[in-house]
Amino acid sequence: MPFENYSIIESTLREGEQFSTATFSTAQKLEIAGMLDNFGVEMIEMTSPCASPQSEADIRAVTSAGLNARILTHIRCNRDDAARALDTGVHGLDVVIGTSPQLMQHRHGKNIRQIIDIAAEVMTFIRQQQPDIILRFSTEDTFRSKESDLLRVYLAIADLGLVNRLGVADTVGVALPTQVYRMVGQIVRLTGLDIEFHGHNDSGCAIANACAALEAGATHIDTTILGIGERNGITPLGGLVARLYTIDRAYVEKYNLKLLPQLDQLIADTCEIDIPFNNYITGSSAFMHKAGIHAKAVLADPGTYEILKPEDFGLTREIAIGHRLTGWNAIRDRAETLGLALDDDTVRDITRVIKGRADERSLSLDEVDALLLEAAGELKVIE
Ligand code: HCA
Ligand code: CU
Repeated sequence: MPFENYSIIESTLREGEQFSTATFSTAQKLEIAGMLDNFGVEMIEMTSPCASPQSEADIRAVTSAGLNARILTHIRCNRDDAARALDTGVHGLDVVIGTSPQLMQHRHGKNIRQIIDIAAEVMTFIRQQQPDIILRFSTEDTFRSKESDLLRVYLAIADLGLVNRLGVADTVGVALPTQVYRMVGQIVRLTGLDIEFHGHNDSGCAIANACAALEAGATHIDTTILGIGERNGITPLGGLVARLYTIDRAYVEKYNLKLLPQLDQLIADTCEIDIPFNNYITGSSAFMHKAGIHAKAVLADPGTYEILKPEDFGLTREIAIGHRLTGWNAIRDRAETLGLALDDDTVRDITRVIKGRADERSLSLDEVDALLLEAAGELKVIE
């Protein structure tokens, strides 16, 4: 089964650092990595040691922190970067080189033959230096690359017998789930190797594409907390969890789901952004029910309108009741929560009052409570 044996490569400390407002201190990196480790991600990818002296020191700090997660760093496909990365003591190297016409022309100027040669040289060098290191080779901008070029490169690298994984990257967020499914399926069949998918979200398909990759046999998915990354980022950790949970909760049970709200909040605070209101699981409206018809059904059985259980994430559902779409079942539930014994006629009367007033302006919960308390004879004065 495609979803039973997958791993998350959490790249908040690499792709995430490329987000506009992200600059993590060593202490913050240790905190983020520690929380991700408690959550249970299998691998944590960190910025290349070649980026800056602090980046190099931070890899050493996180690698020495005794986490269960394997620590990886992400490097360009050249011997100098590889030598420097090997020296940090990481458990794995993620090596990448661009194969699209755009990147071949403007990034490194190499043709496909040269790409294969340099990749073979670098992979061989890394394996010789550290026979046990986890080694991944990836093509950047996979989905704008010529298919025959790509297959040549992947087959040549697979034939070396040196890498543990091949990576597929939707660098500009252009791929459709059907394309990802086809491409990943093809590489799995041709090489038999583990496949990693890295997908940007420019056109809103990052989660669907990650799911399609898994369906086609991918074994590793790259995520970041809140989806931060270059531009508008990549597959969000929480979004991937939501996607897989709704297929079968068993697929995400290996993770400590109750840590998700803390992870999202940590990154929001660190990057000085808000968690989007419509964020998967942790957005302020993710478990908010409003219309009277919905409220009635959810009060009877949350499963009527909830595919994710908020309590699995340490969260609670909310029922908004002070608005014109409210219904008397929701108002009665509120009265019961307040311990008030009101007959149905009274509750219906109060519901009418709320709807009438809410045509002007929605009522706060305190204002609804005041009406209920007043009707129950427990007068409460609201200024
Ligand atoms: C980058 C590009 C990358 C690499 C992905 C990968 C992309 O910022 O270096 O190595 O799997 O989106 O192509 O993030
Ligand atoms: Cu990326």
